[in-house]
Amino acid sequence: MKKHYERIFFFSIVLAVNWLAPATVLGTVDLFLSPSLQTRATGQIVEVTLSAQWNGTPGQQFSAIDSILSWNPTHLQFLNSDVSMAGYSWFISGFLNDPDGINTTLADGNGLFTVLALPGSPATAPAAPATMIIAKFHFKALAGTPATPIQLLPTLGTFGRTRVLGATAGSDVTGNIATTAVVTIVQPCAPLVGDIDGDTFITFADVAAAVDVYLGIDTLPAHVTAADANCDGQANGLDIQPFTDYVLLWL
Ligand SMILES: [Ca+2]
Ligand SMILES: [Ca+2]
Ligand SMILES: [Ca+2]
Repeated sequence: MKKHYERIFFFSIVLAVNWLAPATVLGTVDLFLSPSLQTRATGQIVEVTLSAQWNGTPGQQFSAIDSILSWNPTHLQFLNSDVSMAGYSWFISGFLNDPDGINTTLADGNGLFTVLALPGSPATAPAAPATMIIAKFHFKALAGTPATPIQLLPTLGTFGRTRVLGATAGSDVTGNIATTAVVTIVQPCAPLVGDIDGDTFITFADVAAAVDVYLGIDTLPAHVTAADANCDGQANGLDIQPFTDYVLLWL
């Protein structure tokens, strides 16, 4: 009987030690979107880069990335993805068909972007501060806002997950994905603001032309309207700041 208890005690110790032993530390791959902050005018292109970085044991390899991008479609219109600058020549990349229908449309503010490495040739995420570009995404700035985020969602639908798959089948090496790329969109108070000379472009010539309007040298109504950057019906010193904030984004 004593032997029986000794055995139980021994196995209990073994179990406890195993349970307390630290789990094998696996390297993980962080995904992030950059730049973290950018300012664009309505009508301009917003570019956001998805990158990967090792976080753990050196040279973490991965075979695939699923990334659920999320943005506000009232502020941003998705245009396209670009892997020409990627740090690996992906075997397959794009918004593939998915069982949740996330990619049925990209006009709804979300999409599941996937990259796959060549079978048997995993990609390697570099150590900080180096990063590997996975893809670039382009949006059109639609409407003014102090801040609109583009981010990665951990999950969407039943199967949609943002994840980094390891080099061995079924291994998940997803690290931190909680980054946000914030876009400030500057929208003029009227569509004609900025283009003083009316050539449909905003250039340095418009800056020089605006100065003449603010100084009262040029009083042509169309020029006054285009220089009235706070839309109060007059072109004067109060317009210089909003005019500059908007026009500088085009120069
Ligand atoms: Ca969608
Ligand atoms: Ca112009
Ligand atoms: Ca004004």
